[in-house]
Parts: sequence; C-alpha cells; structure tokens
Amino acid sequence: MARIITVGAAQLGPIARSESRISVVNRLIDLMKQAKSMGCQLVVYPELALTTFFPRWYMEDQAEIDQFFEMAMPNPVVQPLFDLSAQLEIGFYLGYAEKVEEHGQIHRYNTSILVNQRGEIVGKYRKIHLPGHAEHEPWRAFQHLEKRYFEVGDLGFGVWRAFNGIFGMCICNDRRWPETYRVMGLQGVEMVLLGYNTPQHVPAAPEQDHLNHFHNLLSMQAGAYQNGTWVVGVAKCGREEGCDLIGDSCIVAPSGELIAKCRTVEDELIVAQCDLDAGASYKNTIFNFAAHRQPQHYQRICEQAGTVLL
Ligand code: CDV
Repeated sequence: MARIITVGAAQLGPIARSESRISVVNRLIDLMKQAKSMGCQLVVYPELALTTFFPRWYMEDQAEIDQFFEMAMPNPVVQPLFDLSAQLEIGFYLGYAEKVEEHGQIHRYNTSILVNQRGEIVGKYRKIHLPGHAEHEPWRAFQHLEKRYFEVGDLGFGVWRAFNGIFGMCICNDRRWPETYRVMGLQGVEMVLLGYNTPQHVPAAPEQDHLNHFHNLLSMQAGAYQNGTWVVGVAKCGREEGCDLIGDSCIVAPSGELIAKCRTVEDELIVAQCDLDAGASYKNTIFNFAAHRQPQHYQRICEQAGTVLL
C-alpha cells in the first residue's frame, strides 16, 4: 500500500517583539485547523516560531535574553497547540529557543521538536550550524548573534520512525550544508523537516542579496535529490522589526522538483500529498549509497573544518 502523507507547510509572517506568545500560539492554532481541513497529518512551522527573531539584537542582560527562551516544552502557553494536535490527530514540527538544565549546567539551544498525532514529542533536534557572530558588530544593519545566544546542538542529525516513514529534522542554516542531508540520508531519511528565518540582506556580502531566494531553493532541492528524500522548508518571513525575511516556504520532492511554494510573506499554508516511497527510485539507482559511495576518499570531510591549501 502506498505510504502517502499529507503535509502542510505553515509559513508565518512577521512576529513583532511586542507580540505575546499567546497571540503567536493562536496563529499556529489557526494554521493547524486550516491544515486539518485540508487533510494534513503533519504540519511544519518555522524556526524560533514562538517569538520574533531575537538574535538580530545585541543584548547583555541574560534575563532579557532569557525572555525569548522556553524553560519547558510543552509549557502552559504552548499546551493548547499540543491539545489541538491530539484532538485533530495531526502532528507537527516546531522550532523554539530552548533553555535547559542538564547535569547541573544551563544550556541554550536553537531547537525543533517532532510531535506525533497524539500530541506527544517523539523527536528533538538542536541546531548544529549556527550562523553569524558572537560579538556586537555595530557596522551591520542588524545583528545575527546566534553564536552568542546558542550552543552548538549536541544531538547530531537523527531520524525518527514516525508517520509510517523515516523523518529527519534540521534548522535554517543547516539546509545549506550537504553534510546535513547526507548524514540523514545514510539513515534512510524519507522526509526532512526544517524551519528558517533568512534575512533578505546579507550584511557581510550584499552582492549575494539578489540571489537569496535562489540559494534557498537550490540548497533544499539539491539536498532532496541527492538523498532521495522529501524536504519541507518553512519560513518566518516578511518585514519583522524593520528586517526583511525571505518567504518561499516549499515542499520539494525526492526528484528535486518543487511541488508547492508559498506566494506571500504572511501566514500561509501550502499542502502536498507526499508519497514516502517516491525516494526509492533514487535510493536504488543513481544514489544507491552502498553501491556507489567511496567513503575512504571522504576522510577530510570528518577530519577538517576549514580549507587547507596545498
Ligand atoms: N537563521 C539562520 O540560520 N539564518 C541564516 C542566515 C543568517 C544566512 C540562513 O542560513 O538562512
């Protein structure tokens, strides 16, 4: 029997710094209801979907920074989303800022969770490729202080058996790195879920600004094709606190083809019926890893981060 999952990509328009969590959760709930009415079993929300994209501001006061973090998941404000998930029997991916105490130490991560159709968390991912910088750089039109506010994720690129398939997660900048998809591809991933906040302007390289939409799609379409997997990429977008974030949330098939793409930079739902077996054709032929990969020639990828010139 075909393994079809109907997936919704629930793009969010801007979230103002002053917007309450309750208001944001109500927006997520509206999108989940829409998704249910369109037959979805799974809905995908963006990165850091509960607040404005706070790494754009330099802050020194840890108490001020911590206002953007969740101390528990679910927590009373987000619980209604979990309740609706169980009631409507629709799972979700959600990105949020996680503050956690582990082994007596406080950690802060840029995190996503996978929730099943009973409203239960079945997977967690902590962002590994943190872009930007750790110190205040006032020359920028806006900051990108992910390296200041988050630690590098410690959970690796896992996959989970859920929704009758094999699901993986990553977050925003991760989507630009082929290693991200390949590590999941080597675990047989069939659908990669990811949220993003991508400024239209690249302060360190403004010559790339006009290519931003292209690079977004290029990364996800390549990752999908080269690993025979679906990719669902979901933006928070529009003009948020004076900063333009790209939209173009999309659903990409294992062929690399774009199946659905948002047209606005507002709250918008797109839906696709995805055959989880559609990747098999690629996994069994051109990207039959067991038959064609030559890992003995890939050692540098694990041993070295930066380029080493001859
Ligand atoms: N939130 C992100 O990770 N944004 C990065 C930007 C800063 C390049 C991205 O890769 O879209």
